[in-house]
Amino acid sequence: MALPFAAATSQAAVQRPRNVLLITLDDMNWDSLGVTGCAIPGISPHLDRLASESVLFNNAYIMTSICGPSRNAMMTGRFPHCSGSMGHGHQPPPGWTPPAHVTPSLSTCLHDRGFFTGAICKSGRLLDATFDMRFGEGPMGCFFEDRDPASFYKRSKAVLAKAREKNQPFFLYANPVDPHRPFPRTALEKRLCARYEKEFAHRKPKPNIGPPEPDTHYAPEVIDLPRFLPDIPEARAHVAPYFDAVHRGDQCVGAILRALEESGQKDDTLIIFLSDHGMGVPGAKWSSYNYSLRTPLMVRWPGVTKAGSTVDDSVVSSVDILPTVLDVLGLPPVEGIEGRSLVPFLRGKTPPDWRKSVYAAFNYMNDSKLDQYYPVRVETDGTYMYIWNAYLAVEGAPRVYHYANHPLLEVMRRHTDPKLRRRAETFAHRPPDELYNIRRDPGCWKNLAGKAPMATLQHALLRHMKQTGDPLLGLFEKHLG
Ligand SMILES: [Ca+2]
Repeated sequence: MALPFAAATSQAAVQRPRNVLLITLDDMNWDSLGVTGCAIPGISPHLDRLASESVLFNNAYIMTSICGPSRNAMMTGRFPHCSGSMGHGHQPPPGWTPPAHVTPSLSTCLHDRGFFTGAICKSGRLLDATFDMRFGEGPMGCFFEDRDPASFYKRSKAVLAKAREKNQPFFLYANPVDPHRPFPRTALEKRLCARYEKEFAHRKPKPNIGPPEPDTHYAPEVIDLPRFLPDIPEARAHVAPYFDAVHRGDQCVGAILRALEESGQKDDTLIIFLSDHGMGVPGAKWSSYNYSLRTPLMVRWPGVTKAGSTVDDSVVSSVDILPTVLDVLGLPPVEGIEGRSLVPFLRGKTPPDWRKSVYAAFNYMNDSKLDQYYPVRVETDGTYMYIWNAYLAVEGAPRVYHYANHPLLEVMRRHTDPKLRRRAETFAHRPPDELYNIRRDPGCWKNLAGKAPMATLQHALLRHMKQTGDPLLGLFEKHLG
């Protein structure tokens, strides 16, 4: 009798969940949820509820503001140049030394430990992906299922049912494509859907093209304008439909969580939520500013995390996800990675030796060619964000930043307000160094380069680059002089 009792007690003491559910939304700003400060009433009831049951990290950053490499950072626990996933193109890009030490991804770690692994959307560019059940998505999230709550419910159910049938714990990576562009009811959405109607006309069965009509239709006047954008009618009109997509994405998350609840396993499942980077508007996605990198990370570890608590000061990173999951489950860590386990925070403690700042990077846009190469390095301590526009020092790389011709920037360029004209100009032609007080100036308007915190962050960045063999180390040393 004594032995099983002891085993049961120790089981209860560590309270390890059996399953893992990792949910992302695609291209969503950290402050687009009610719980993170969005002023639109009822924008995100399901994620607000999840946050009320979780620890919310208010100082969490993703590694790079484009899908493929950002998701690889979270799934491998590695900086982009360490995993080799730096852009959407071939990995690693030509001219770069492939990483010497290849480590397994989260899906492989869990699969190899007997988990039934499932992915819904956004797994196509993952390195070392090992999924037993995989649902893909249409181009630009233009298939109905990519943004349909009922489809997420059905597909989550399918993964959970299969795991149960096989008597395996599950790892589900579930990724609604909202609020990725095209935003609902826009000309871009209509144009893309018309194009895919033609392209997929002969596929059997023919996919259901065109996202579902959102339940909301927010007027430009009622939205909570992201603070990196100027408050002009054109900006409000451009981003209003984004919030309809946020709301629909939240409904998809609600549907995934409902499938979990109905399986009776919610309190036996570690739930992690985050966005892979900021919205698809220049100044957020494809850049390395606060709106590009900050993410609303929440973690629900039943019986351990204090419901509705927050971690406000310590800076954490998407590379911390893999080590956290393995630590929570009591599985052996992956050695030689950049991420660190967040388990002490989940237990309500701050490790005394926790990092003071995090690294982030941008490398390639859509492929690995030199004309798509915009290397940028970032270090932030959660108060100040230092940005080194490394591409300016790379021979042959573009000098004008990507999307400098975006319609919103064209409007700003022609605006009567000189501040907006300067903003558009700085976006296109960036200075080598940028420094922002992201607490006071979350939209990164006032460049404080040269002020005291810059040297501290430059040193921290240099250390990160040295420790991880960043290929731009030599250029950065030269830049620092
Ligand atoms: Ca994305």
